[in-house]
Amino acid sequence: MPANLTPQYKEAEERFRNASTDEERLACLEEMMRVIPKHKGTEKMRADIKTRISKIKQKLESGKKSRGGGARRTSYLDHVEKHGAAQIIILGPPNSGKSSLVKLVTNTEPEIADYPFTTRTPMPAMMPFKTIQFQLVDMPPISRETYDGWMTNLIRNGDMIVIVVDVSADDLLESLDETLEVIRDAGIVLTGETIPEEYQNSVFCKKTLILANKIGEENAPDIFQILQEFYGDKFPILGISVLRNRNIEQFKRRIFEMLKIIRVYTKSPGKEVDYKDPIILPIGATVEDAAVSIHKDFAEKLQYAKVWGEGKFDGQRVTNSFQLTDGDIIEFHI
Ligand SMILES: Nc1nc2c(ncn2[C@@H]2O[C@H](COP(=O)(O)OP(=O)(O)O)[C@@H](O)[C@H]2O)c(=O)[nH]1
Ligand SMILES: [Mg+2]
Repeated sequence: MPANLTPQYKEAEERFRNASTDEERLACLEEMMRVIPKHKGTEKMRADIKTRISKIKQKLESGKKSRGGGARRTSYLDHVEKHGAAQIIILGPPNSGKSSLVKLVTNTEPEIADYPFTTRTPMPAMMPFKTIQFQLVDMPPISRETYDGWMTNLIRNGDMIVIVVDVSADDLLESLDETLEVIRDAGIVLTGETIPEEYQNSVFCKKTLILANKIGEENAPDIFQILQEFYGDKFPILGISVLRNRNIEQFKRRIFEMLKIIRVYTKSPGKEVDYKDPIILPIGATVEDAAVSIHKDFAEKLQYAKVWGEGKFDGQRVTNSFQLTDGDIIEFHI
């Protein structure tokens, strides 16, 4: 079987041959591992690279003990500054359509190709939804070979996880199992819509939505059913097709629902409502919470507020403990 090596891989290999230190060699090998096409034809090569990686690591480790540790090459990757209403980390096995999805729902141009490991660094992009925006972070594929410590920090910092799988691939369960295992081994618990009591506010537990991408392909209905049987009671699963533009709006809505947030618009007395930049609050939040989110002092000075919205009298005067709902308009009086 031909290996069909990509230019990126050949480049990494060239750098490896020219490397002069073990650190450099390790970095190149890791790069080679990340970019090498992952199919039967490269199986032996991948095994070989893996062996070299562990040998060099061993060598460096034993050197480190006598000389003291070195800086980590990938540390700059482990944080993406948050923007918008929430940060959603997009994970999954190679080639499932993560980057295609991000491209479709945001206005960016991530690299997409029909060979794996096209995405190598976290790529943030904004997804508009109604009057707000979510930040999606496209990620390199999650597999045992490619997982790196910086990914753990990034996942911990995210507000929610979306796992994209290819529901037309026969090895879906295998690759999803591996993705989940790798994340679990990194100490992160993935749950469905509801975070268990013991994990409330923990960075180690993340709500997760599974997107079964590529519905409409030949094998998809059968594999979707198998996916449902194995994981349906653990995670919400939504079938989508990026290529056929199916269920994409549902996807956005599910994100909003799972985050359990509301949008509250503010207005100043006698002025128009600001519909562009709502306050984002958890479901159940009160007038006081809304005031605090603007400014701590603001809440202390607050006399009363007026609220417009569904099920309220227009401009109804309310107290600090009044519970707000999605789409409410609030006018603070201080
Ligand atoms: N049939 C089909 N192919 C898709 C769909 N979405 C993405 N692809 C293809 O799957 C391949 C991998 O896509 P990419 O977004 O790079 O996957 P990633 O590795 O998960 O980021 C590309 O050839 C895409 O064109 C889909 O809904 N249906
Ligand atoms: Mg990608």
